[in-house]
Amino acid sequence: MADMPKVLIMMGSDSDLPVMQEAADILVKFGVAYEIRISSAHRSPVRTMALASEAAGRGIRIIIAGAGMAAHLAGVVAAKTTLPVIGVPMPGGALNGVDALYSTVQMPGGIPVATMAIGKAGAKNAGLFCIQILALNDERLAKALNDYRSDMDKEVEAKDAALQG
Ligand code: RP5
Repeated sequence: MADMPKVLIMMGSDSDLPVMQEAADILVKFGVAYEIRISSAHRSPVRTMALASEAAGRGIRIIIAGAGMAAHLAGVVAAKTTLPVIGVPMPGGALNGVDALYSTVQMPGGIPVATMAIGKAGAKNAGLFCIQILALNDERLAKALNDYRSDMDKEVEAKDAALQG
């Protein structure tokens, strides 16, 4: 039987997939099972609230929610679950993601959303933040995270060595 998903990735539209794929790629790299769903806080509010409120009972541990424009997805999801919710603001639109950043990050006290950077870097970091949370109780993931950091360090060193000639 396939592993039960530990992370639920939600996005407001299929147009968000090229960005949110970065989060999924990290989860694949670290061998963490996930599920990815399209659901909009505005266009499909009932479906969104059901996905959020049923997640914990299905064994989900963390939810990543990516949305653009007046991005209320992460906040609405956070209102319907006590699982940690990580928000990713999408770039694009007239304000190029600043609208989504403010909509996602400016939660009222009581309902937190851990908001990442706008766009692909934010989605990638959302994936890594999930791994960091799960690694608190998982030695394999803790070691894999240390290896990941050490690889990054070596990569910077190699680039600097190449620059020096
Ligand atoms: C948001 O509106 C979505 O998350 C997406 O980023 C944005 C535009 O959606 P589409 O019009 O491309 O479906 O709800």
